[in-house]
Amino acid sequence: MSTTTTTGGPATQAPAPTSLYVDGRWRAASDGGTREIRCPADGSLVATVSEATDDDVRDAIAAARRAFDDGEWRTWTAARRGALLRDVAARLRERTEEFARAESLDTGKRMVESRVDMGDIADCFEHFGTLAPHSAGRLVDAGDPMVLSRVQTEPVGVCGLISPWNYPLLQAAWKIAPALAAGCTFVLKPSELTPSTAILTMDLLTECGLPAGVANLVLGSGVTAGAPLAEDLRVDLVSFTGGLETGTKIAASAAATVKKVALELGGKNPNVVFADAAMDAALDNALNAAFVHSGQVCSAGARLVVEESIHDEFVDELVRRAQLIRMGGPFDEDAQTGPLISAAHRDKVHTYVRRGVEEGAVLRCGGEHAEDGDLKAGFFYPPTVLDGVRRGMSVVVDEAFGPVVTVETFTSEDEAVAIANDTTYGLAGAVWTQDAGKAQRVANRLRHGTIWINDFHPYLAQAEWGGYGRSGIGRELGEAGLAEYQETKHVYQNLDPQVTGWFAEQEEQA
Ligand code: TXE
Repeated sequence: MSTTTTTGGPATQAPAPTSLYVDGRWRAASDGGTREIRCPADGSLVATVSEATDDDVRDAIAAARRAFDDGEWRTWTAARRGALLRDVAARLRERTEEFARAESLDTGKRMVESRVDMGDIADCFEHFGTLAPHSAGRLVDAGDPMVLSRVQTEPVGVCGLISPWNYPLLQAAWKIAPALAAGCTFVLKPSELTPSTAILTMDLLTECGLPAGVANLVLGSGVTAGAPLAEDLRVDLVSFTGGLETGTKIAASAAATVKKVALELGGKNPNVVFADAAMDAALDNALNAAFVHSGQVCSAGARLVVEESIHDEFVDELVRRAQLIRMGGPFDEDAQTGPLISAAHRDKVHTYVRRGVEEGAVLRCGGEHAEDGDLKAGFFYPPTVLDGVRRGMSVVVDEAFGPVVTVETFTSEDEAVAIANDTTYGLAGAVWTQDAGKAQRVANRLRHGTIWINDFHPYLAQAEWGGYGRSGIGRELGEAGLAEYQETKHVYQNLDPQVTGWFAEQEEQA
């Protein structure tokens, strides 16, 4: 495979990039099309990659279909598939630096964060590798000793996997690993902004012995390379992580072709802090919740919901600490957070902040593009705190997906729950209190797919991840994350067939 890379080397005649992976072979786009990948921290050229055409996507789907219907993959036992996934995990751990570097160049995120992501990705492959052989199905008691009734699991088939740019390989791995564990084949379409680790992963899977055609990679825009995956009748399931607007279109295409669909569409996640919380930890985690990866996290704690009696003290300190957060590029050892993914995305975040202020929010810090020194070359936006917001403001309702936290207050447990549930999303939320009973009461009433008590952000490969409401459909990770990629079939065998007599022959009427 080749991408054309210009960073760090003398200028040479660049060969055409061959970064589409179809039927076990690297190839260029059928029309020779390419796209430049640039680092959002400084605009430097990271690579030039192939840009798939409709025909390339159709070829990839056909390859995945053949590999599923007729290839040797269907003869692999679940135990063998599981062993392959665990091998992927081990090799990925050995190559953490290489993968993390590629991820950081594409996203602009700090190396330290990318290394953590690679560890999480290895854990994900390990989890599904371990789960694979233990999901064969179950025997059912039919109430008749001469009936053998079993429910067995089978792969759904060909999967279209569409992933975003904020955690490029992590989000893709949450789909690739269970798809392979289940015995499916797939076509992966990563974000057009961040394809590098997906490219590396195709080679890794091949090195681990995955048969040709099982894993296919198409690169390119959502409309050209992504939409056909949702529209094509040969694709049995589409799994998408990204924005609500795109998710809605994918769900419509999936409905029109009656395919299975799994959607993870982000959130507007409340972080509820009671006056009896452990303050230092609550404050530190409120910063982490809102500003890690510059808020480009589907589960970001973008809504701070704080008890009124501690509002001034808590928010003053939050603002002071937010202003100290140092921005910088992937290899800046002093940086604590990185850039936004693109100029367009930064403009969108800024528009939400401006609109919030126009609607009456109090800007306590941030709120302007960061243009100092080296930051000018990238898409940096400083940690921003909007106090005094009201429910219904667009910055409180919509996912800004940037380093922006809004502050609301409450005076009772009921009011805290009402505010925290006042969103059409429902991905994640947190509650901070040292009263264990109150923590459980609130956690039970929150309508979100993950609830943290006295913490924010940790997730486990063994535990389901996904959203209520408009945060999506289905679950990733855990056991349900594998079930998304499985059909269940009931096989009922009568070992002692009998005449039922239901349609016993009648005497012919004279
Ligand atoms: O996402 P898109 P965008 C949210 C976040 C962000 C907003 C828009 O609020 O501001 O989404 O971001 C592919 N058919 N999240 O525009 O478009 C696209 O190429 C098929 C939340 O970057 O959803 C990419 O691979 N595919 C989120 C993927 O969809 C299409 C992570 C995601 O891009 C397509 C990212 C189409 N018609 C953004 N159009 C999360 N849940 O974590 C685009 N794509």
